[in-house]
Amino acid sequence: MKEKLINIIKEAGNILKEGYYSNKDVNFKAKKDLVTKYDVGIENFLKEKFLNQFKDFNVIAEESDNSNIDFNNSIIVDPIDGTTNFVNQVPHTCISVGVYKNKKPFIGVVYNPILDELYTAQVGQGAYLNGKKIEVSKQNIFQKALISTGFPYSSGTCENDLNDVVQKIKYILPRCQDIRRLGSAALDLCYVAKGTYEGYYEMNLKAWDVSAGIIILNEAGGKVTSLSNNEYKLFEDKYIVASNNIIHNDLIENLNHKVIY
Ligand code: LIP
Repeated sequence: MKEKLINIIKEAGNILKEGYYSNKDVNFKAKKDLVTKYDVGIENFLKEKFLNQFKDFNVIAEESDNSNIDFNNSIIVDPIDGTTNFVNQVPHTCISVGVYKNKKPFIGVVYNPILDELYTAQVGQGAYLNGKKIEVSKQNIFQKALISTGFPYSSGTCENDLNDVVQKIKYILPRCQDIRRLGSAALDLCYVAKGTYEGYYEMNLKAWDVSAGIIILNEAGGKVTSLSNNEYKLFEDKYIVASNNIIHNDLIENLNHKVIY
């Protein structure tokens, strides 16, 4: 199944690449949440191929109405993760596809056709970037850890979320090496998997943002949990916390630190 998936995703990558260098019709799902004809076009392309090739699976996808689809044997699709980057020609953008059997992780594929980076993993078989095995960083000192994060699409009215973002950055920034915000959760997880970042956290993500990245990171030796350090649950947890495993407890502790003003 993995090879077939990869071939289909690579074909879809050509559509993403064509769109990246073209004029796009940008629409707004919400005040800050963009969608283009390419998100919809890639999603339709992938859905048709997947439903045709993999009859035992349903497809849960970002731009679709998923209300009647049960998460079980599911292919979870983000046609363009990092849509704001895609629209603005920031090359941190990708197609993300996570395959789950009986709700359990099976195969993850994240493809950035702009930088030609193909991240793949199947449970029990390791994680790969363009066919080469990848592993998490061995850094064990939190002060030297490069941490990535993302900001929720919350509008100005979502005070609690925004305060939480600022508080966490204020506490963590002086205690780690530095913080990055590149705008694609799927790729951020892959960057922890290949050892570029030691850790990553974000709130309010959707299952399609992380379904593939968490499989790739786990297979590269990393760890993915909720903010309370329990196993991360797709569709349920507000926060995702990911790391090279070694600094995980430090990251959790720092994220949970209450700042009193
Ligand atoms: C985006 C993420 C990004 C995050 C945004 C959003 P989209 O996905 O990957 O990192 O900060 O909240 O969810 O909308 O571009 O597929």
